[in-house]
Amino acid sequence: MAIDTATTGTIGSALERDELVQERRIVTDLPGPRSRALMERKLAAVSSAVGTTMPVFAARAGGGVIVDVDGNSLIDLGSGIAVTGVGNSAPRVVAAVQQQVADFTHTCFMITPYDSYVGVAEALNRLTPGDHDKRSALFNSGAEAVENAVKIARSYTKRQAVVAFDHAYHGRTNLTMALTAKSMPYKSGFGPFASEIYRAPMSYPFRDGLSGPEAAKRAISLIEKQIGADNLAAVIIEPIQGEGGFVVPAEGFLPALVEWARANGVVFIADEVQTGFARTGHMFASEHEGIVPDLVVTAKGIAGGLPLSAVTGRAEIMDAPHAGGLGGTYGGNPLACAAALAAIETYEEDGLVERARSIGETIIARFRDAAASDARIGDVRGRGAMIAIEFVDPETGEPDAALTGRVAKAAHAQGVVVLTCGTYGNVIRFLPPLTIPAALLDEGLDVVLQALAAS
Ligand code: PLZ
Repeated sequence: MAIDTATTGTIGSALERDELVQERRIVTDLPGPRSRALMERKLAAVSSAVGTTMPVFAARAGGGVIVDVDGNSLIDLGSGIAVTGVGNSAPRVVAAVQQQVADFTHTCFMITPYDSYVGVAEALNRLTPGDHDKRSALFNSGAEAVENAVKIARSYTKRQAVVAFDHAYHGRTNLTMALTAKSMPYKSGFGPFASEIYRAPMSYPFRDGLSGPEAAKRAISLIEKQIGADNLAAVIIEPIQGEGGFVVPAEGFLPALVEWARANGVVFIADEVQTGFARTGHMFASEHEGIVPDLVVTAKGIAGGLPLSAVTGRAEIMDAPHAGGLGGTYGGNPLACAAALAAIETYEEDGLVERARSIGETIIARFRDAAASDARIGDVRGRGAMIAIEFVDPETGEPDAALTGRVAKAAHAQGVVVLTCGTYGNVIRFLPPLTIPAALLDEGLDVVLQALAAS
């Protein structure tokens, strides 16, 4: 097979490779000449609607670094949006996928099943909150799993309405666009949206100042008045919001919602697509407040970078749809399942839940310290290796998206991959791989703090 090494750098078999040096190393301008050439090809070949955070093309990645096609080594504080919690090309994942790709690549689980799919379902049933009888079904993307969770909840309750929250993000497909709160860039011009979706106010302690129970009361009262519990199939919520700005609801908000849902026969769906798999310092973020969702949606961190997602939940709810009602050609693809089993083993065997906690402590300490002398840092929040900094105008408290953009851009120019988020675009979020060496994390944070000081 011909490989274009002129633009991709040296490519050899994964087996021949040395371990990636865990360092930040800038050897060209960023982006370098090979990335610039590839960016030109991208512009000519790829829809301009598919964005680029950093115009730097990846050649290899692992541990806490992404090496680009020009030989620059970047510190990864984004994990490809919270996916590579076990690191890129994690050794167990590579070995499992190599074995599986040689054995068979696809049969379709609905045609002739294979054991790794069952193994992933068993692992999810064991790991998700609650010790009740559970079942799982596997899909490809987070959005697809969210859609299926809604289908399952509607089938079980024989009701139609679904409540999502302010600042929510659940995907880009038609139903999940309707569930997602933010118009630009996710929804604008893409309607009409799915019907029977309603929005309730979120608990956003930094901005609403409400206690958890107060915020829950506000949301429940709106739901009861505007929809009526009898019409409501499901409430769906991210236990810590992701794209919406790493909003951690005030303590007591989630338990009050779960209690209300249970009392009213409403299926409580936790979208743990971004928060799942050790990311927040628990295997699932629902555990921080001890809530037990009826359905848990997972994706991203589940399979070390291979596309896989799942819905896991109470057996009687999961079994409600008719036989053949759930599925898809690729759902639970064997390569993705092999990767998931290896990734889950890695989270558990390598102590990555604990590692997420210590990453969080480091990031929070650095930014709380900086906030003491920089009033533009309005809030430092999050859990585990899912931490956000919300930037504001010190005088007015208004969101400062321009500052946020400048800080991210300056960090990118210094070889640190950071992502922004938030309804108001004023949040920098940290989602490092849980395998990032401590010294590299510190260096990445130094760069971001210097970028802030200079912005
Ligand atoms: N639910 C909570 O965070 C994906 C989207 C990035 P898919 N978040 C990153 C972008 O701009 O598209 C996400 C999420 C939560 C659902 C999803 C959707 O997961 O795998 O992207 O479909």
